[in-house]
Amino acid sequence: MHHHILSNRFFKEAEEYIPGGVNSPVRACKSVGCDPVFIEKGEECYLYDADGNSYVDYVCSWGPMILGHCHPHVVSAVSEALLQGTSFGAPTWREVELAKKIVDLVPSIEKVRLVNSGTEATMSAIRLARGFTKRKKILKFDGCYHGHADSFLVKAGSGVATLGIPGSPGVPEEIVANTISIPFNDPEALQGTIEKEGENIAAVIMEPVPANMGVVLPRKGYLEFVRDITSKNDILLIFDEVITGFRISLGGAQEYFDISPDLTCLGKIIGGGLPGGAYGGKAQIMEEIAPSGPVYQAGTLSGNPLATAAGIATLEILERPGTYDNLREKADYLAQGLTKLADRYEVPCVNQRIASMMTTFFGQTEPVMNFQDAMKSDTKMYGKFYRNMLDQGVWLAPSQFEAAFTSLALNWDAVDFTLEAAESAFSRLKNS
Ligand code: KE4
Repeated sequence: MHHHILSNRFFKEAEEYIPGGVNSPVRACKSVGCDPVFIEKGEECYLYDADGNSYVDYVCSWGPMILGHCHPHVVSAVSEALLQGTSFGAPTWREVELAKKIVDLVPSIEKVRLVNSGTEATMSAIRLARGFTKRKKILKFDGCYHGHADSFLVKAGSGVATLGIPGSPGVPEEIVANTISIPFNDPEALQGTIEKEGENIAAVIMEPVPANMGVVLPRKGYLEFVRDITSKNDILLIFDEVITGFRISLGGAQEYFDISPDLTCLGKIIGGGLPGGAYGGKAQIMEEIAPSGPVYQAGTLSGNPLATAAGIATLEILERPGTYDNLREKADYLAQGLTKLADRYEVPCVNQRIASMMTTFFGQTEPVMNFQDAMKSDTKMYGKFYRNMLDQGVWLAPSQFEAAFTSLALNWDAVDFTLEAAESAFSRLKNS
């Protein structure tokens, strides 16, 4: 049994200075019924907390740490950059290097702008879409999360869904009025909305594989339908690949499903664990961004030498042959093991996965196809499973509505350790 004496002390102090004691709501572990554990360091696929407990890490900092922690190639690249200076506010060669890699690797991206987070990427992409099309409305999907910019806090996923925050306090209704949110995986709903509002809609923004209501897979043909109907109505299609980018394949979801969006938002992995994001797409659209065009967007630390060094080094490792087979092989073994154990202990849950990201929806017996389905999950049961796994040294997302990720550093012993812990957790759930 783990003790968390130092974590508890740090958390009490944190609550005095930081709202909720955390710098991002989902870390507060509110929905899984425990206080957050403070992490001291990470190494390969392991995290070590302030009290010396170790964990197999499946959060990977919510996606970025796809190589695992302290990968030597990333550490040396960032160390080298560090010794040359951390930020100049002037162009540097690493920004060009990272931009070139993104253009080479992400099929639809011809030009790209580097920013500091996924939120900045999506916020800028919809401003660009509105500027380019001269239209006001944005269409998103219930349960998808695109960061915390005002326009997106409408029926959003991730922490908003986890904490059950109603509506969007602090966001003027005029902003909310320009955001339409409809169910994912529902072609009729999209067709009807576009028939009614199409000429006012600047862009459809979507997670091609939503992971912020838990991992939900697009129905066969759905992404093609979205691409087709937006093209036909001069509506820009924005793929928010902050999670799926470089995660489900080297070219992201757009390569995996062979769909070409007009704009793509990236984050997480391209920062290599440092603050980094990007948005890019067709040159004709991207040229509208200042200073080449009138749509304004800026950032003091955009393209920062450390973040670009970490991003380049991360992509260099991901480009190596066999990377995505390795990631997927361990994820499949883990998912199949969890499903077998849940069946053996008669715990009602559904595991949904693609490549190296997955969610086990508790209390579910049918596939979860949209936000309404996801919200029927038994979050209390998830909380029990989460706490039990944490106690046994397995670090899962402290929310039913997030994804678990495998990293390249995950070893087979750690996967077997995880399944042994899961067996004990499932048997406890069966007998509770
Ligand atoms: P950031 O601003 O947090 O870098 O990215 C926002 C964002 C945009 N788009 C998608 C698809 C995202 O998943 C995110 C952020 N993801 C959440 C968790 N799924 C970040 C974790 C947190 O909020 O602490």
